[in-house]
Amino acid sequence: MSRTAYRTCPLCEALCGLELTLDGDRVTRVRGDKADPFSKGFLCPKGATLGGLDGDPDRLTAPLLRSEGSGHVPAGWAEAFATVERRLRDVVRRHGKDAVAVYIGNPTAHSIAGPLYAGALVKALGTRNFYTASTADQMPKHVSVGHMFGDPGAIPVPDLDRTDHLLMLGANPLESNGSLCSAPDFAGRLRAIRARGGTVTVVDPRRTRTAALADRHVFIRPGTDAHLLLALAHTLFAENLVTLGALEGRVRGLEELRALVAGFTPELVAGVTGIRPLEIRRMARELAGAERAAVYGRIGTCTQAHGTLASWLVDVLNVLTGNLDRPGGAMFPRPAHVATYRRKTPFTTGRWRSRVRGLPEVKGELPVAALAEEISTPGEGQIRALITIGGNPALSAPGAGRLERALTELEFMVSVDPYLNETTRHAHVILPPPRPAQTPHYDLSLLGLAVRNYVRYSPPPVPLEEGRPGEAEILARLALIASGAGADADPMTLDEAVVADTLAKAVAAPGSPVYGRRPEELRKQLGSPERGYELRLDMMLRLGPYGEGFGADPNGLTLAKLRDEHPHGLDLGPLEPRLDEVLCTASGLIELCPPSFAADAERLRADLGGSPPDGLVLIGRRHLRSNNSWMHNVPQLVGGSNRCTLQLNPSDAARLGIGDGDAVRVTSRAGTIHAVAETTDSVMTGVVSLPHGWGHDRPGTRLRVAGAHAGVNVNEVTDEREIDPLSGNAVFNGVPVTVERVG
Ligand SMILES: Nc1nc2c(c(=O)[nH]1)N[C@H]1C(S)=C(S)[C@@H](COP(=O)(O)OP(=O)(O)OC[C@H]3O[C@@H](n4cnc5c(=O)[nH]c(N)nc54)[C@H](O)[C@@H]3O)O[C@H]1N2
Ligand SMILES: Nc1nc2c(c(=O)[nH]1)N[C@H]1C(S)=C(S)[C@@H](COP(=O)(O)OP(=O)(O)OC[C@H]3O[C@@H](n4cnc5c(=O)[nH]c(N)nc54)[C@H](O)[C@@H]3O)O[C@H]1N2
Ligand code: SF4
Ligand SMILES: [Mo]
Repeated sequence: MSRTAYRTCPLCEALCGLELTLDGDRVTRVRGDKADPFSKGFLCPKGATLGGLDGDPDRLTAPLLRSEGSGHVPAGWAEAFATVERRLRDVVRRHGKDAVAVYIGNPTAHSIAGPLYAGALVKALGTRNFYTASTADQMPKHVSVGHMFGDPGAIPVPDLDRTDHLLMLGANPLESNGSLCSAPDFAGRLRAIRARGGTVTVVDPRRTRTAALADRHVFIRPGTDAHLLLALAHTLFAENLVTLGALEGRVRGLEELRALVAGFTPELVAGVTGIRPLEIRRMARELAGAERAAVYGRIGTCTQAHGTLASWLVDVLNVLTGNLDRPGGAMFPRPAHVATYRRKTPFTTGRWRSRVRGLPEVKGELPVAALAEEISTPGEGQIRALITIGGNPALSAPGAGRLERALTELEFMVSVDPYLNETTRHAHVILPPPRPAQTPHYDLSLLGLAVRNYVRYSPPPVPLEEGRPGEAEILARLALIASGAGADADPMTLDEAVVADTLAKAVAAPGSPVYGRRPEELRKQLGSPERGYELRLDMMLRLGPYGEGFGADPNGLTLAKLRDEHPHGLDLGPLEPRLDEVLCTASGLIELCPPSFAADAERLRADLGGSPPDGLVLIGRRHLRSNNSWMHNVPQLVGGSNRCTLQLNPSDAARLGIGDGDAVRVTSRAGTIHAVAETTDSVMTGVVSLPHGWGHDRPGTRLRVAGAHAGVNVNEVTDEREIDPLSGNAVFNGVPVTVERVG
């Protein structure tokens, strides 16, 4: 008997609604959910093969314990949690709280469990050694908006559906499906801009599929976006094109900015960026001339030496052209689960520093680029135990060769992960979360980045087996272990504590829909949902901007209403201006020229007037049928030709005596890897490109399909010593390398 169930795709940021056909407990077909008001039936090849991922025979179904000699062996949940409790307690007793580190990876941002419970775990551990994939990704954006708007979460997204001009840097949504900008069918939305007479410009060292779709593609030397953006700002000032519009009187630092950009003329940045002055002026004029325009930068602008500056300048341009917070410009989404009455304290960084290199904390995190040295360097505060949650830093972290060696030095490691892979093979305990068909979905992290206000909740299509915890419960139990409550404590106690705390704050907050009421009375209205995450989501939705406010607005949202009346999701309308709700700087104004950014911009001056350095630099790339390191075990996605090739321009290849298909050796300061060359004029001269997430040839893993398509790990040549200083973010783009033919 087959049946149909609906859920959001958890694989990338596009939030596509899926229609699953289930035969018993197995997913037999996946289609786009045509009734989803946001994705309208769109899905990509990865979503279409969710069934293959869901039913992957290599997926772990029970905890694994590592035993000397016999590798990883299955164990019961009680034994696994008891082992974690005993071993963690032992490490803390002997070495203190900071000896236990946590690393959280990308899939955790797509789950309910991660955003609701990981913070409680880190807090209960009381460790300063908290790392996430954010410092290999978007941390520069958090730092830039944190200083500009006061809130590191206030990331404006391009209003794709209404803009007339989109300037995109370092993003390739035709492969990635979009990032820090959730927009199912991103490609269709880009085509629509052109169809309504608008224009799209792409700035990228490669002529990508996205670039091919745009009106114009401009090659840029990797790592020089900040130079380009300063020259664009320069041109706006020089040609009197600055028009703040509704932002007039709401910004601070305009004159400081004008003075800063004065020295960055198009002529002076042309050499370093590889972009002609004429082209730069044209880009600035088009941006200023468009009725409604948005500048959007993504990972190419973040994972580079000037990541924070580039991220900042993207929004500087949005402000200078009056496009921030207006329809068709760059806007702040309004997620249904985030209360707007909460007063936020202005963003700061550096409340503590990493032990070895003294790198500043950002958002409570230390840079993943520092993880290996914090494990390997002896002394007080050294990391002795590691908890990984949905992360594969052995492949994904910069300088991963060094990190892999460091993982072998740990006294204890526990991983919450469905696979025995390059990272988790080092774990003493692996706690596998259930498959997607058994997992609920609500995009706590991503709904605040969507190009329409939209909300969807998907309960798990298939119930869990008796005695098997969901991921929320796994993380809650780890948090309770860390807090000293023990492996047997009821996970619901954690949720009840959070709810009590949130309600107490809500009733005390003027402007909240429940101001002045009694928390106990509100708690009663939430009833007794079976799962702790449902209790919390219900509370968050009720207190949120579309919520029923515990009776304040009977037509407002509750979890039950969302789940039962809107199983395909609910459209909450186009984005609306909401700067007043968002802005929380100490000055109450947009900080256009934060002093630390202006100081860091001095680093750029040294390059001015020069020509680009000789020698090759390495960048990454993504492929539609891949997803970081962990979807190479799905046969339907890895078939066909080798995708882990080193792309280089034919002119560089000729100079180096390298032919298409030749074996090459790639060497950087951090290490050496071997790859197969692919010559293509889609990469600019002086640039080579290799994707990340490969290198599945390690012993002791259980990834039978991926093992047969191993590829090489590019992060053995990226360099953990190179970081963006303001955010601590990894530098994956613009890594100096030499390339030689071998054999
Ligand atoms: N299919 C697929 N989708 C994914 C992922 C995946 O692995 N595969 N990963 C997901 C994740 S974790 C993320 S963060 C997002 C990322 O989403 P995107 O940011 O769209 O990622 P990419 O496709 O890597 O596009 C980055 C582009 O930046 C270019 N670039 C490199 N260096 C520079 C530079 O210095 N300046 C400029 N201007 N451009 C540069 C690259 O050539 C590349 O085309 O994708 C997500 N979606
Ligand atoms: N050179 C280079 N390196 C990069 C990048 C790059 O562009 N170039 N991109 C960087 C970026 S943007 C990112 S986000 C990072 C990603 O870095 P990571 O998050 O460390 O790596 P992933 O490959 O996403 O690994 C995801 C892990 O989560 C597990 N997993 C899958 N589903 C679930 C689940 O439901 N629950 C749990 N608990 N685990 C699950 C997988 O088995 C896998 O072990 O990589 C970064 N590394
Ligand atoms: S675009 Fe992303 S969310 Fe949509 S089906 Fe593909 S992987 Fe899933
Ligand atoms: Mo990412």
